[in-house]
Amino acid sequence: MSFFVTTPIYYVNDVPHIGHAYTTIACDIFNRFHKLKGEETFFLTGTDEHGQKVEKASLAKNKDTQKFVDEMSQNFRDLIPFLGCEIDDFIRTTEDRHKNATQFLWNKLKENNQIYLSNYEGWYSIRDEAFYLESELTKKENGFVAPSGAPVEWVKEESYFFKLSAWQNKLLEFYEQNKNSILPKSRYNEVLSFIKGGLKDLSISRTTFKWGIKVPEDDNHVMYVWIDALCNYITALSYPNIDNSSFKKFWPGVHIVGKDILRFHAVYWPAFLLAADIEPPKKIFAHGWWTNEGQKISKSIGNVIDPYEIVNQYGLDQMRFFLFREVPFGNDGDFSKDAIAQRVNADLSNNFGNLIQRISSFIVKNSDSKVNKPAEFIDDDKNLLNQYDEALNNYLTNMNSYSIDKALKNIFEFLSLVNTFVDNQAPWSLKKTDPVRMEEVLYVVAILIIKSSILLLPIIPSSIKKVLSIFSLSVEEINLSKIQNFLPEIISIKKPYPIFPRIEK
Ligand code: ME8
Repeated sequence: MSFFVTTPIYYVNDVPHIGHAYTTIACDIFNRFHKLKGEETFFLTGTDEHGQKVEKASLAKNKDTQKFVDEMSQNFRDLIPFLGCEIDDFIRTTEDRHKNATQFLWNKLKENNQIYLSNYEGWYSIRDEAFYLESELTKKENGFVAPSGAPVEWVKEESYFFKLSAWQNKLLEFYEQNKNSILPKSRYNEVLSFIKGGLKDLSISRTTFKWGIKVPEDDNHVMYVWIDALCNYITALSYPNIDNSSFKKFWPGVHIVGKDILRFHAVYWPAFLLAADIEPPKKIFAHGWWTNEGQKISKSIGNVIDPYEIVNQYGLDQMRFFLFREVPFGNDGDFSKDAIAQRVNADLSNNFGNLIQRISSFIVKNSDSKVNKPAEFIDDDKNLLNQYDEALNNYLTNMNSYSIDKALKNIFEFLSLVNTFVDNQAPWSLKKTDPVRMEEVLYVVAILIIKSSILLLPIIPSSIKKVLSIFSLSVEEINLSKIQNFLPEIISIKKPYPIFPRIEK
């Protein structure tokens, strides 16, 4: 089995914010989860560097555009390790490998009679890099605005068109047969009704500026930034060399995108691919948007959330955990300082952190820093171990269906049961009355902390490495296929320390 996951490639007109961090961490979580299942994985991200929006941003800064994109792209590259993400490739659309792949795709579409030259006259939004029908716009005092709130302008120019209208029925057929290929379900329905509403041919080149990939054999045109951008997903798999191992192994992939760019991924991209004789993506997951303390995040309001600030203030895994535990993946979410403090304190510090701390220190003080596997488990122990198996199954089902919040809920509800087990078994009282039973209880709790930790590895990897090292284990020793039957003969504790300090408000 193999797994290919991608973030959108980010526009380099501005610095990265929490929205970019959110999508990138989501992909990192799924990538780590599939790795933990023993699959061969490929995690791609990168930057979208052409088009009018980026060119405008460089001009506003009075910078050479290539220099500008070099610098801005680096900000996105630097953010990845800071977020604890491990990628396999970082693609930039200004690289030669990408220009070659995109021009090849263009030629292939032309060869397949999918492109024709005509004139475009209509609305365009530079901020969204999107064409709009007048019926989609809202009239405001200063003119029309796009559904996103972005201003639009009237453009009239010669343009190459892609025969999108010819793909309406083929796309509907594909989605009828692949009902889970767009998630959540509500987004699938949205895409289907958009396609059923009728597809118009798509303008795929521009003549009024030069910052883009040249249309082959026509120097007056550069490609529309979205055909250029979408192609990144196959450039990175060495397209057009489709017989090479990475394309064969990893395509079709899973695209994680924000809800704002679903149409590009679920309508235009599969149509381009089908028209070029390539399989459409395996899955497109559209996640929701974050607001800040109830307000839409925007530069003009000045409430953009800087991921560096959040990590420095609350901790990396604390932020990763909050973003994916607090809000169902797919829904919109609101970022607030109270909410992050409350979530981290309740789940990580109290539920999980205290359990680790009290059991590991107790073993150090009262059981010579180690516990042996009991010869047999009594019913109370077996019950709890069975409950873990149930939580594991639910976790796997939920992670496989992209419900990270539910998967996390499964683990934390189980950890509450473990805490209750400790309270009921009261190993501190057993110390004098029944030391053998005390050690059994400690073993059961320690092994369940380890087993639960493994499930949290994709979400909070660096903390889990610390937890495992307290139990003298390393990540390499355990994976999801071994986890159910993992019962080492002895568990030793290395010096315990608090891993999830409380956030003081
Ligand atoms: O659209 N909440 O790039 P982009 C959650 N270059 N996610 C958010 C967010 C928010 N408030 N704001 C942004 C582009 N995002 C194109 C993509 S792909 C072939 C080309 C996330 O820099 C979300 O994933 O505008 C959104 O889809 C992405 O940032 C858009 O980044």
